[in-house]
Amino acid sequence: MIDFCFVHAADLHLDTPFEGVAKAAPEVGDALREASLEALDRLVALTLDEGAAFLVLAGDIYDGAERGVRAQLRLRRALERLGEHGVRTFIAHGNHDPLTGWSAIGAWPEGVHVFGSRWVESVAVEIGGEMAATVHGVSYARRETSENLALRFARGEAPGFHIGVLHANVGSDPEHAAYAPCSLADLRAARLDYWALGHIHRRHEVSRDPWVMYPGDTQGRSPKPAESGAKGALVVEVAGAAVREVRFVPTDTVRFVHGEVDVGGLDDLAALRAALLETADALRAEHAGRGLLVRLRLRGRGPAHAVLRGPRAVDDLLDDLRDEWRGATPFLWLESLRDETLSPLDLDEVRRRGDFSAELLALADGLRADGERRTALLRELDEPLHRGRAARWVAELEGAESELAVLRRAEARALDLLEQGQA
Ligand SMILES: [Mn+2]
Repeated sequence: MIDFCFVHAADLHLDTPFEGVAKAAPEVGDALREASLEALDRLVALTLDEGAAFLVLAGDIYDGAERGVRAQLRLRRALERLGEHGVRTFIAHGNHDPLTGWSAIGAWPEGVHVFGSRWVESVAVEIGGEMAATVHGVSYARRETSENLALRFARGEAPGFHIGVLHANVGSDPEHAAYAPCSLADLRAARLDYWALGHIHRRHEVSRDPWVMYPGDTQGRSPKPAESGAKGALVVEVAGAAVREVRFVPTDTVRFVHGEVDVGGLDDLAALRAALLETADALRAEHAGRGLLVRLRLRGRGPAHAVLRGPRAVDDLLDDLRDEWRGATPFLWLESLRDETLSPLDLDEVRRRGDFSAELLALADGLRADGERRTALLRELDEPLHRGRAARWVAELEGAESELAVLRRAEARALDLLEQGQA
């Protein structure tokens, strides 16, 4: 059996607009307008760099009919490039780009196979004159496809590695539209080796027996959790007609990311601003080389809460921070700043309440006064949680932080949890 690799991508949503941001920041809007198309170029480069035998696209290649022309011409060119290098492409369409209605391209470049919608087609792939794989797939005929398309797949008798290409909601994920809903058992029944799925934009592994994978979209589309973080494609290495390794490689140029700042130790507006800049800098370092759309949340209890409650306070801070990064390359656009802070607690009042929170404060007060008991407690915590959190705290202790600082943090965290429970 010949060893080979292929690339699995889905949900390219080529030429997605991002109209909301473009109004507020034209330079960010421009970058976003190109992002989905640049992701396609990176996907082609990745496929060639990896020496992949073929590329599999599992639906929602286009975002919608109204932007079809630019996207289709770009895709045609990209696949032509792959074809020139002897790399084939297999395409199954999904709910955003069903087969009927608007496709402007009649003939695709050589080596491109677009699966039909009437039945599952099975295409044999030979590598070096040897039967290496069979790629099975089906496209949506129209957007509202509620049929369980997985039931139409079957392995057949051909030797080699078997791949199923489908745009579907496996396990009926309630966060996503129930297009072509099916269960893992339905997929298993087809006895394929790898299911190249699309539809769910959050990259994840559904199963390894058989391999059932969602690569996620190739470029994030919004600040929603499923759209944030690195986006890209999967490189699947096949050896001896079995999966040897699946690797994620990012293809995005613009990234939606989330950050959080705890206002607990921040005494004034200057400290708050500095902490926000620091968080943004950390995100820039983590996602180096990418334009960032950042959503920041302010949490915790502290004096900053009162500052943030002022009229326009959060908006003014947001504008000020946006100015800070104006013109940065790659860009950093603060998409939003959310104030979820709470007012500082009156600890004396809590002590008088005689409830769990009061008991917690009494315990912390006792530990503050008794160094021996404090050290003994940390050791005791460390035993059952070896290499766990306590171990890390103790390690930190040996660094910059004092036992008392750790105690204060633990107290604040526990008190927060208790007080939230009462809210
Ligand atoms: Mn999609």
